[in-house]
Amino acid sequence: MIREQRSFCRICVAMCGIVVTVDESENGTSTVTKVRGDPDHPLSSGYTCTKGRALPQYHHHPRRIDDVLRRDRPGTAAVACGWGEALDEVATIVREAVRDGGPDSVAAYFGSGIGFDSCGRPVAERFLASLGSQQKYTSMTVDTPCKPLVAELVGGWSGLMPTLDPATDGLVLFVGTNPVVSHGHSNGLSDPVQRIRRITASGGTVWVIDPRRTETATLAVSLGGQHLQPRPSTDWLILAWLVRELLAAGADAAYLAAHTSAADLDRVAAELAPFTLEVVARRTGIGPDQLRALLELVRSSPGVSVVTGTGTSMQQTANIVEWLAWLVQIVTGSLDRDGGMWFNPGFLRQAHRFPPRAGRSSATPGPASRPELARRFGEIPCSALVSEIEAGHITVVFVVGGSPLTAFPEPDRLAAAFARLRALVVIDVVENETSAVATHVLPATDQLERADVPLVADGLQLAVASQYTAAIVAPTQQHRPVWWMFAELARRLGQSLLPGGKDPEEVTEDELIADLLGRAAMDLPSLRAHPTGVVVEEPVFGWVRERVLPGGVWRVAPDGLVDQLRQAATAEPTDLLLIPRRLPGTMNSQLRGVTAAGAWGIRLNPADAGGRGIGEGSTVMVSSAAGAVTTVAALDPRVQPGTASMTHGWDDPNAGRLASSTAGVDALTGMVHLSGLPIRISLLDPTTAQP
Ligand SMILES: Nc1nc2c(c(=O)[nH]1)N[C@H]1C(S)=C(S)[C@@H](COP(=O)(O)OP(=O)(O)OC[C@H]3O[C@@H](n4cnc5c(=O)[nH]c(N)nc54)[C@H](O)[C@@H]3O)O[C@H]1N2
Ligand SMILES: Nc1nc2c(c(=O)[nH]1)N[C@H]1C(S)=C(S)[C@@H](COP(=O)(O)OP(=O)(O)OC[C@H]3O[C@@H](n4cnc5c(=O)[nH]c(N)nc54)[C@H](O)[C@@H]3O)O[C@H]1N2
Ligand code: SF4
Ligand SMILES: [Mo]
Repeated sequence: MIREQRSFCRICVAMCGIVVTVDESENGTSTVTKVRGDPDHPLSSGYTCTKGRALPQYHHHPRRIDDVLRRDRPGTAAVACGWGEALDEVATIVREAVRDGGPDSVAAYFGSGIGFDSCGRPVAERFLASLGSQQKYTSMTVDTPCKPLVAELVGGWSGLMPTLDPATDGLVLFVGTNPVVSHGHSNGLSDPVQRIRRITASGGTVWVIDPRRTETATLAVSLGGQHLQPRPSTDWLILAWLVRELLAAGADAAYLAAHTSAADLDRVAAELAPFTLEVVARRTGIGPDQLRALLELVRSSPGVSVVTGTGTSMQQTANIVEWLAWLVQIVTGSLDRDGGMWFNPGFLRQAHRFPPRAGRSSATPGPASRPELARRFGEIPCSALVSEIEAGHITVVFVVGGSPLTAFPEPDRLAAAFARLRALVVIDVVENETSAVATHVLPATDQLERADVPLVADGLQLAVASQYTAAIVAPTQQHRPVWWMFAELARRLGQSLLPGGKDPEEVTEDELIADLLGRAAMDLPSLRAHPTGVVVEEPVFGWVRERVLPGGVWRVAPDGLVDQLRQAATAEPTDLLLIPRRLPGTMNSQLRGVTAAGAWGIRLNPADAGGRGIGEGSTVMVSSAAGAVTTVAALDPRVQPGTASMTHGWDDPNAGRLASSTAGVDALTGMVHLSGLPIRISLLDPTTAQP
């Protein structure tokens, strides 16, 4: 029997509505055969991308983890065992680790795969907290810690994430983000091409700042916008110059008088004084006329939105780019209002109704092996994980929905550290490089086998919205929910992590979801019964200024950021810089082998290739101060001379080998330097080039 069921895709933050086709055979097996876009979904209107449509193949992945596995030592073969045996053993190891080294001996890394598991992630977090461990790591600190940092320093609360207003008729500036491929960084953009078209159709203008002629840049230009191609990591200069000029003429004086301090504004103006048009044009490589045109557009637009992404969050000047992006919006009176960037309070979080206590710093001292890396937002930067293991402070690691050996710097060093652990417990859906060396591999239910509401995406959508999905198929093989695994471990350690102190078998996934909806203006039965399946509330403008900002003012000149601005001003330009790129068919390491990933390898401008004797298809060695990889070169005039663009999420080549856990790590956030990384490229095998 064939049946269809509505759901939503939980691969990326766009949260597209989908319709899943399942073939139920007479012997009781269910085969997921197709995923298509849900035309009735009010936010995604039938759109899906290659990755979402590949969910059936992901669900039936040839390397799906079906058994509970354990191995005595890394490098030895894994053997299947029962759930009871594995959980007893892991609980015993955790108890002994805490007894011998204290609660911080146990660490957890939560990757992008668990961020969408609305029951699993909170219970996993509660498990770590129940032990008293502070050793929490998440993929946020190898992605974008500049965003919560700037939110905390300027807005008083790290949870403030600027959100594009899809109805804007102003200027939208995409800086270091390529939503046509990525579907957004901290703003989920389903159907990005149509969304961007709609913005220009309703009077808005879209410009892109990116060293590469991206798909988004090409689209923007076709719609009358422009593409500025600066040297990598020089974006801050463009934004600094805009703020400097706007403070001189074109600022929203009433907004500034109400929401900033005059002394702070004077300080900003003084710090930005050196960044004249001439200086900025020379250092960025952008012509003065293009810069002037941008300034005129900013001055004349009814609202300005600066949407940033990993191209800015992974560079060494990440924090100041993000800060200056906020300043452009504050100075033009565009922040926290319609037509500019507003703040999605979240359907679950309802931050406008339950405002946080703002104005406190979340920074606490860093871990013993890296005391200079403050613990912020309740987590330790991923760059400290390897040294914490090497120092013997951590002896047990849970990797939940993550792939550290393809996502972190120095994968070889990290693998050696993992080999020293008492236990490396990997909880995942599909085998990856880390599960291959784990002592315990626990098979999780995938998104089609569980009920969910949007979790990480709650406040990252362009609307205050939510939707419920039931499981599409029952879990098969040994797949179990992540919340169940941690609740079972906790039970063995004498704790309950579930509502009302219940045992795991007394709880349903729906009860856990109902608990998450505690603050929402709607309970689970009403959400489930909603006629369209998706609840969309009105956007909320102005709540941050009214209810969150300490004293009602943006702190526009925080000391730490001013210091970093001064440091950036003296940085020397370098020769060839590596910039990251995402592939249409994969999500980091996920979906490799399932979809046609897109062209990988390293892409560089023909001018840079020619001088090095590199041709299309040449095998090249790419090296940085941290390490080297071998890969295939592609010549691409869309990549700016002086830059080379490479993807991550692969074991060969593993872009992490070019990054360092120490050199270049950001002093305020611990973020690894991944974009604008100085590299060298040399021809390895001259016979490999295609004529
Ligand atoms: N298909 C697909 N979608 C994905 C992912 C994936 O792997 N594949 N990953 C998901 C994840 S985890 C994330 S975090 C998001 C990321 O989403 P985005 O941030 O939109 O990521 P990218 O598409 O890599 O875009 C980054 C852009 O920054 C540019 N860039 C590099 N250096 C600089 C610089 O110095 N200045 C400027 N202005 N630009 C620069 C790059 O050329 C690139 O075009 O995407 C998500 N969506
Ligand atoms: N050099 C370099 N390094 C980078 C980046 C870069 O651009 N360049 N990008 C960085 C960024 S933005 C990010 S977000 C990180 C990504 O870092 P990670 O999140 O650690 O990496 P992913 O490859 O996305 O791994 C996600 C894992 O979750 C699993 N998974 C998927 N669905 C589920 C599920 O429902 N349940 C469970 N339990 N598991 C599931 C997948 O099988 C996969 O193994 O990498 C970062 N590292
Ligand atoms: S854009 Fe994201 S949410 Fe939408 S189908 Fe693709 S992967 Fe899924
Ligand atoms: Mo990410």
